[in-house]
Amino acid sequence: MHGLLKKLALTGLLAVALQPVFAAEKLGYLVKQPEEPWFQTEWSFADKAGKDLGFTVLKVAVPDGEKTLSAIDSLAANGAKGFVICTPDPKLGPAIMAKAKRLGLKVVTVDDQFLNAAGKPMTEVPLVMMAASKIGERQGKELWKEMKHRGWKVAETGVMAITADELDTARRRTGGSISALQAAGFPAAQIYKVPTKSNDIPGAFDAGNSLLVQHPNVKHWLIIGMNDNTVLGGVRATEGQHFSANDVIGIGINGVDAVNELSKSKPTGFYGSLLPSPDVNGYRSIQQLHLWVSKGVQPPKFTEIVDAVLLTRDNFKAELKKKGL
Ligand code: FCA
Repeated sequence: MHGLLKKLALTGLLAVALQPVFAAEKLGYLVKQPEEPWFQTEWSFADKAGKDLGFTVLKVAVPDGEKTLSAIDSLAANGAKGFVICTPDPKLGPAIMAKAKRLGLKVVTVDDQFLNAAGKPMTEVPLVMMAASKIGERQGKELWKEMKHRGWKVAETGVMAITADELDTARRRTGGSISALQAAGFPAAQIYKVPTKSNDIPGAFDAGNSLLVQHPNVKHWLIIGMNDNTVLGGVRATEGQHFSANDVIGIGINGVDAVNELSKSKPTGFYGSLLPSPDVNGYRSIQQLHLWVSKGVQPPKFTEIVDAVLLTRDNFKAELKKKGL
């Protein structure tokens, strides 16, 4: 070893000097849909945790099962000790856990919970997620409130509920929203559900269109969906069928994915979005993994992130800024 390096190493200074650039501990952060600002925000706050706490985050996009399993192999080959994951398919849970175990990697899930072979939630795997039913209920309440504010007649109004029931968090969000609307007095018979084939705008657009043509007499629409893109697809469908923005109220979930829409020069049927805490999800999940890997601290099996604020055209800039987003 070079004399100076040797001296530094002996005094422990070398390790200190190199730490910020090459944190020795490597942890993965795998997400199903990196195109969503939601997941980009989680990634950037995972990076922040890495800087604060001294580890490197290996960020990988895993849009399908094959990519997920090969990403786990590469993580292990690169010396990672574990990973946080939002899986592209909850049913991959057992395969992901088997591989991680074989390679000695620890796993924390975020947002979407794994399902076992019997289709039941794998509650033994640590999970960090938003309070799904509660945020759904909030969506329903805010839709009702804005409908009242606009003075619509309930009899002339329909609910377009775009569902993705195979995903537990999605089912709980739309379920919460529907129960809140009913509890407020919205008739169950005017709540129409339609499943989306894919969790993106085009999928929800198709779903919304097929629903609209079945209910030509509805004058005003409330739009429910599990996230911003689902609700945006529904809103685009109403536009395609010539509903004016005044006759449509869509409220999304995620917040960070609604920035472009809320920034448009004229209001659209997309009234607002509930912003939970992608920053907290990203930071907390990888912090738990880090403590587990480096200190043997077992993460809690379930961490629920509760807070959400309603972003609208009027407040979204200020609210995002408040959270440093
Ligand atoms: C699911 C959705 C994402 C986001 C996340 C918290 O994974 O697909 O858009 O809402 O839950």
